Amino acid sequence: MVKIDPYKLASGCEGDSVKEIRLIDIREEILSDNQNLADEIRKKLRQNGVFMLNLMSSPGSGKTSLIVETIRRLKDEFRIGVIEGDIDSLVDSEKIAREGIPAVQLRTGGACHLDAPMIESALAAMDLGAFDFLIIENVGNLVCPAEFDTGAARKAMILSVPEGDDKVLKYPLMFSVCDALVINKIDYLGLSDFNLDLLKERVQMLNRKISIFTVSCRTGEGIDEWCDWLRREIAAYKNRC
Ligand SMILES: Nc1nc2c(ncn2[C@@H]2O[C@H](COP(=O)(O)OP(=O)(O)O)[C@@H](O)[C@H]2O)c(=O)[nH]1
Ligand SMILES: [Mg+2]
Repeated sequence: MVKIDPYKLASGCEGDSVKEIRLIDIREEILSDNQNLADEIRKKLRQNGVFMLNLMSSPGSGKTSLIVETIRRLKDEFRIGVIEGDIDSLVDSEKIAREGIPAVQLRTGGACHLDAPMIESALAAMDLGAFDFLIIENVGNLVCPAEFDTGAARKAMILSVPEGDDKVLKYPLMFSVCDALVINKIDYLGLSDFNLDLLKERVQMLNRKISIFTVSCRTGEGIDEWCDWLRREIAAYKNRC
C-alpha cells in the first residue's frame, strides 16, 4: 500500500527534498503557549480566592441578559466583576455598569474569541482582592472560544431555542468542554420545533458530566436553579483554595 504524506503533497515536494523542510505547526504552538498562561492565571486566581466563569455562546443567545439576571440575584452574596469580550463597542459593558458592577471591556478588533493573554490584560486592570466572582462574556461564537483556555475555573455555554436543537451536532467541541449548558429563551418553545428532550439526550451522550439548565431571561424561569449551581460551584472552589 502506498503511504501518503499530506505535507509532502501539500508542499508539492518530492523525494529527498522533503527532508529539507522544517514543519512548524503554528496552531499547536499558539494553543500550548495559551494553555501555559491559562494555567498561570488559574493559579493566581486560586491564590486570591477568585472564582472565574467563562460564558460562551452564539451572538444574541442571551449572554449579557443571563449575566444581568445573575448579578441581580447574586450581587449581595459575592463581589462580582465582569470581563466583556467583543469585536467592537462598549454596549454590553454599559449594561453591566448600569447594574453597579465593575466591567472591563476587551475590544478584540476582529479576533473571534478571547484567549489567555487578553484575560491577563483585563485582570491587570482589576484589583483581584476586590472580587470573589468574575464572569467572562466571551465573543459570540460557538467555534474558537471552545479551543482557547482563558484560565477560568468553570466554563458554561448558552444555547437559545431559536438557534435550533441541532447545534450540538454541528459544534460538538463547545458542548464537550463546558461544565454547564444553559438553554435560554424557553419562552419560545411553543413557537418552534425545538426538541428539548432530544437535545439533552445528545448533549449527555457527548458530555456526561455537564449540568443542564432550562431558563428564560425574559420571564425569569429557571434562573434561580442556575444561580444555585453557581453558589455550589463557588463554595466548592473556595473550600479548595
Ligand atoms: N424572548 C426572549 N428574549 C431574550 C431572552 N434572553 C435574551 N433575550 C433577548 O435576546 C437579545 C440578545 O440578548 P443578549 O443578552 O444581548 O445576547 P448576547 O449577544 O449573547 O449577549 C436581546 O434582545 C434580549 O432581550 C429570553 O430568555 N427570551
Ligand atoms: Mg452580549
